[in-house]
Amino acid sequence: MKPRILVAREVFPEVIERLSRHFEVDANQADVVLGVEGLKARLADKTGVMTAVSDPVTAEVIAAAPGLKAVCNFAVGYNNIDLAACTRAGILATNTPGVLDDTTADLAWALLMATARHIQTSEHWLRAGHWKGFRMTDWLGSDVHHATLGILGMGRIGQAVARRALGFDMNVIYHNRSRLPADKEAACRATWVDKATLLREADFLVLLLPYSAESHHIIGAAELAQMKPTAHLINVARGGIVDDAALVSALRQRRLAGAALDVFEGEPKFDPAFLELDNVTLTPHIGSSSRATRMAMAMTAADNLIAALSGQRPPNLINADAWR
Ligand code: 8YV
Repeated sequence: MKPRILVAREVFPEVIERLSRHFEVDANQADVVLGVEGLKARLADKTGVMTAVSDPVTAEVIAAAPGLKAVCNFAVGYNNIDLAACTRAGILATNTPGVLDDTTADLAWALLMATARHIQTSEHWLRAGHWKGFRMTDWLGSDVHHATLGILGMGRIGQAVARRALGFDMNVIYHNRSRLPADKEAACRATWVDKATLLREADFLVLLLPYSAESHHIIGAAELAQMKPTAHLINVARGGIVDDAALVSALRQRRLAGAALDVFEGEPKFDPAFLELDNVTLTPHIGSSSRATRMAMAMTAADNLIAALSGQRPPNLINADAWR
């Protein structure tokens, strides 16, 4: 008998087809968000699960799934998974690093350009019929070229964002707990600085950190106060890294020129105050959302699931202790 797995959110039919060759698949193609209770009910008889960031794989869910051997996240971030609980239960957990780096870096740039040049707000204004002709002072934006790009969190996506800055003749600075090796720094012409310098000097600050207890509200009122009033903040990483209430207040008081956010604290809910501000650009967590990339992510998660449930070490194992 084939092992039974759950695909917790809708995925492309090609992925279900592939998984069906190996498993008996319970596919949530109706895309109902299952939550803790739904996952507990659907995982009681499963050996593996493919999850998205909207699926909370908590200790309670794990306790309700005695046969579970693998949790394969359809994302690079895995703050939806209680990793320690997985490891204690001997469950292998995996993510999808690498395949979404360029697509997410592209979105960071789209948001950077949008906030710098008022793309969203000027388009809304035009659509609303306000454009009556040329005015010298309409929609004066911030120059991207020759500005200082600051990156907080310099993993693969941070480096991909930095490399794209070369074409804009930007000065690139970054802060990361560990400094990149010299060849990688050279490849993206980025200079390591301490966090205070990064906050003080960046014209555009892009956040690319994973969410954890340590990175919770790493950008709060105190950090925002250290930034230039002409600076823009771009978050394509995770909600909760930024204290959204503090950001609303800084944007409202024009202590910051603008922000562009793809992720929010408690998403899909977000602070409604953002909607009243004309200096913030908002997108609904679409960092990895190109067809090719979402397909690659889903196939990577499938590869991990197939390996894990056939006794092989999955390529993107994130809790090596569970393997040991
Ligand atoms: C995912 C993401 O598409 O990979 C991540 O960590 O944030 C996104 O790229 C989304 O979270 C769906 O799981």
